[in-house]
Amino acid sequence: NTTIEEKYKSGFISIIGRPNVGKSTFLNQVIGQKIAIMSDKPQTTRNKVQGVYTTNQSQLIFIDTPGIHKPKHKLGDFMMKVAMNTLKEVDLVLFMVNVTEGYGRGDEFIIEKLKGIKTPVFLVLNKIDAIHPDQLLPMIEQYKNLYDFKEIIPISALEGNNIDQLLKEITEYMPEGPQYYPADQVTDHPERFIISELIREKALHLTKEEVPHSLAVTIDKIDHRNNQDLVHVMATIIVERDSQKGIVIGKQGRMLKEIGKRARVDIENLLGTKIFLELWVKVQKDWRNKAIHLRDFGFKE
Ligand code: GDP
Ligand code: MG
Ligand code: K
Repeated sequence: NTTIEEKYKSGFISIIGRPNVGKSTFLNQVIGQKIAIMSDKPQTTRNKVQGVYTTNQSQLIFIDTPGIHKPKHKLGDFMMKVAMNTLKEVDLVLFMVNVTEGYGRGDEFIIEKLKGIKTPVFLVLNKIDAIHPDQLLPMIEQYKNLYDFKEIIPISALEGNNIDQLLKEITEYMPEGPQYYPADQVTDHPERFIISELIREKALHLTKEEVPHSLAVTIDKIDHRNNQDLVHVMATIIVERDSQKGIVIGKQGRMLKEIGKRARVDIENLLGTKIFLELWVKVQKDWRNKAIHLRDFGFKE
């Protein structure tokens, strides 16, 4: 009798799909910790956020890729470039769609892009909790005709259905490789970026449609020095217009206070310590179209 010695597998997986299909929800479900930012607004995730899933046999490193869509402005252009380069470098692409929405031009655009890469692609049909099972089969048939997906897997990222099966299939496609990250590490992003995303998430949620995506957050200071028990975080919310500044600050500063209150809870959880959060609001016109500013906000090409 011979013992089959299984080799350790590891690899990089890029998650793509139209905004709001559930990419961040999936990542958070897998990692079990709030590291990618979830929102019901599109384009919440503008940067790569890696989630690392480690078992005794494998390590899966997920990349929450910014949405691939027809660029409308400079930032969109930039995001596309980053996303396409990522797709070529990873071991597997998960193309996620929302089964409650029909196949649309956004999907068509992505599938065209996928035809230009050699990386294997899975189709992940998300939000199956929200439809009748009968609706699934015709959808699978339709997608099968559009692209040669290696696997087609229906899931509910929200409720956790079929996630195990998907993880198993993903592992099949991973090459032999090392354990890149320590087993207890779930993200390699600096806390600075996560903190700015947490603040941005609260601001987007609370201001509803009034302040669209023209919102960025910079972290100006994280000061651990003065007091071990209280960390001073200073951040600036950057908007494009004076009117938006007014909305973000709110009547007698109430909106800004609420943004800060909610962000503080999440940041304290993240850092495991009490914080003093100092929030500022600044107008910087048309920041999305100025490549030079993109660098200031931490985007690099
Ligand atoms: P992303 O833009 O692709 O990262 O999408 P998000 O993860 O931010 O999710 C967008 C919205 O869809 C949120 O309101 C989620 O709660 C919701 N959502 C995500 N996955 C599911 C799912 O499996 N079922 C249902 N019903 N809603 C989901
Ligand atoms: Mg997201
Ligand atoms: K989103």
